[in-house]
Amino acid sequence: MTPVLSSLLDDVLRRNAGEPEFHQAAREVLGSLGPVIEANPHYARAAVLERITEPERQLIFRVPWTDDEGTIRVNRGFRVEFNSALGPYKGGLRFHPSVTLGTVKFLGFEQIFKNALTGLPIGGGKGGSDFDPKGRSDAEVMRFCQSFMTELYRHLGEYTDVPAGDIGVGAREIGYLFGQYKRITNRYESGVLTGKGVGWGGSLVRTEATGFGAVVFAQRMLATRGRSFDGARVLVSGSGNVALYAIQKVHQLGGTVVACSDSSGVVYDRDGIDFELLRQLKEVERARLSEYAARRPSAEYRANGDIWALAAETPIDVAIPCATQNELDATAAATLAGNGVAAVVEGANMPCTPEAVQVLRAADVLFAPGKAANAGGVATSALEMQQNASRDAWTFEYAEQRLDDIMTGIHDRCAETAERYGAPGDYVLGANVAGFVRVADAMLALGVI
Ligand code: NDP
Ligand code: 2IT
Repeated sequence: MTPVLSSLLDDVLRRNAGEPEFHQAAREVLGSLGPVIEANPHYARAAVLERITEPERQLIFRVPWTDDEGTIRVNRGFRVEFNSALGPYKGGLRFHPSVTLGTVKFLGFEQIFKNALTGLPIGGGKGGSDFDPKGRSDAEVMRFCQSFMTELYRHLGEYTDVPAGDIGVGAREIGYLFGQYKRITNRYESGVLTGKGVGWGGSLVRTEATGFGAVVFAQRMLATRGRSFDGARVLVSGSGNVALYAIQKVHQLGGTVVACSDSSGVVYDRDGIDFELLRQLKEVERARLSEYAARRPSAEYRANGDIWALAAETPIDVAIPCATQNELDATAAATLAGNGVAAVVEGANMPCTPEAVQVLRAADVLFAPGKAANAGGVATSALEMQQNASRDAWTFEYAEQRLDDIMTGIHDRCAETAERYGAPGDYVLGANVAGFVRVADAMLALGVI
């Protein structure tokens, strides 16, 4: 890192003490920007980096709600409105007990560059709560969502800030949130949230988009080395929204996903994961993953298992981490690289530790960073906003074609940018630089904002 960037990073770390995930994300992005800052001194003169690392607005609020026993509970709500140079703040809400301000800032910061890479008019933001939806009834989740929105609604709007889902937030939660927004504002403002049900303003393909998009990105990346998913054996961590539809798309492209996971364990299925069974269990029954093995003779469940260690047991070609941040460390990366894995593709946000990325790079394993590879979700959210604004509803085929085109565009933009800066095949540099330049140029054009 150049001395200018490293002193700026020191400042960011000092001003945001106790937020290790945000530090990690800032270090990763700034670590790529040396060549572009050097070649374009006007960015430094206009203090673009100092501005881009400081959120435009950070909201923290109390969320009181009553559980089914009548006990009053209190959680903390967050929304970090990070950058609106390219459009309204856009990014998901995460409900998970581990959520802190630092988590939301890391996700919001990543979102700025991811959204810029899509080429669509969306700024960056993220939100959430330390509420744990696991084991809660529908009625409890509804009361929590209503309380959360009762505070957050005043900061939202289809031209202002447009949340969507993330960990722990899916169509059920978006429904309760949208219902409360509609009651409070007396407006049927469809474009204020995305990930809505297809019967009431949602877009076809939004549910599938993140997982599908990550696999399309991987397909383009593998093609640069003359490889494909046809006959490939794949590990997909997680078993939530992103994981599920990554699995479905790998199977559509002729590959086989042999394992997936949740926070309690790993399922290894010798015959390949049965997508329909997994979807039924996770989306309909809201069951734990262990239930999958109970219903499928070819599968075994390993409580507390390590999904990446499977690469030492059975041949694996591609790994797609789709659970959470820092779930794939240097040891896991060494196992993957040492056993012939060709590509690691981040379906989740920042699932690989910086040390893991170094190991993969040293072993010449193709690596796709989340802000490029998982951008299909937010891109399709922008397509949902487009349909809402024009009171239209596209077919599945048309929406999927748009998603494919966007993912191919992101892949090519990252690859070309890396090449132009003398680092061919470095998708981390490509994504960070291409995303940064689009946001930075807009910020400069808009004055001192
Ligand atoms: P879901 O809540 O649908 O699924 C999350 C999955 O990851 C579950 O299997 C969950 O297991 C596992 N998981 C979550 N937290 C942990 C943890 N701390 N340790 C181990 N496993 C964990 O979320 P999504 O699929 O929507 O999100 C997954 C990742 O993808 C996140 O990083 C998210 O930010 C990212 N992402 C999501 C997008 C979207 O459109 N939904 C778009 C782009 C990125 P368990 O059930 O046991 O908790
Ligand atoms: O991390 C992400 O890109 C998301 N959770 C999706 C955000 C969105 O607004 O669709």
